[in-house]
Amino acid sequence: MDEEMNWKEFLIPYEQAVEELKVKLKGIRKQFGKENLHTPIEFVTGRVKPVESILAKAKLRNVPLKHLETDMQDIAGLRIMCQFVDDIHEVVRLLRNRNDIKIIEERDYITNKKESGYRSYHVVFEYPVQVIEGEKIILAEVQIRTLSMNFWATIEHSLNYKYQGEFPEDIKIRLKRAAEAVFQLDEEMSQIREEIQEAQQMFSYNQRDNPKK
Ligand code: 0O2
Repeated sequence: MDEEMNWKEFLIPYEQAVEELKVKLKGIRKQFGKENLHTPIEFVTGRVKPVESILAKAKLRNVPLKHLETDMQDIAGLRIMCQFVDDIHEVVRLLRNRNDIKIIEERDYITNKKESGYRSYHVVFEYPVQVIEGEKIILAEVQIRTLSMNFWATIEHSLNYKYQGEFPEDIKIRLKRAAEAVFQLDEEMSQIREEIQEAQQMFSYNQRDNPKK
């Protein structure tokens, strides 16, 4: 592939993969809903990386365009937002058990947050797409995060765009403080959740052991 590459054609399998994966991941949410269970998935988004972003990242990382298929893992990108940090681990378990994807890498930026303060769990996998010529295996990345981690990442990403990665020092500090607040919020919500679940369990034991006549 050279600079004259046909982007429209190149991106077709990625577009198909994103559409298919959105349906599949939203399907998980629906299944939990039907069983009246807490769903670990709040909502799902997906996008194909815009050509300008592919070119900018390729330039930054010295990736020759002919190596994009193997060296750029997030041309097809999905995001799964969860209510609680525990849900993230549940989603990762669900992904590991699927046989329509082959996980090749996991990056845990929840345990090891990035220098910026960014937290999220990334799973990179191979996904087979059926194209006219047959099967094409593409790479895709799913980022799994809580709603509040997503709030932080979205704001940071748009500021990053504005400052081209060169944040003024005070903004950098504020973003780190905000990331810490997000961490505290997630912790607090998890504890509240545990207490609610304990109360619900006690309620159902009482109902079972002392049914109303
Ligand atoms: P976009 O616009 O989201 O597509 P690395 O070498 O670690 O910097 P790598 O190897 O590509 O990067 O993988 P990584 O870090 O697992 O995934 C990169 C993607 O994660 C980014 O894609 C972002 O979506 C997200 N991400 C990583 N770090 C940050 C961060 O500090 N802030 C925010 N807001 N997002 C982050 P792109 O291609 O950078 O951008």
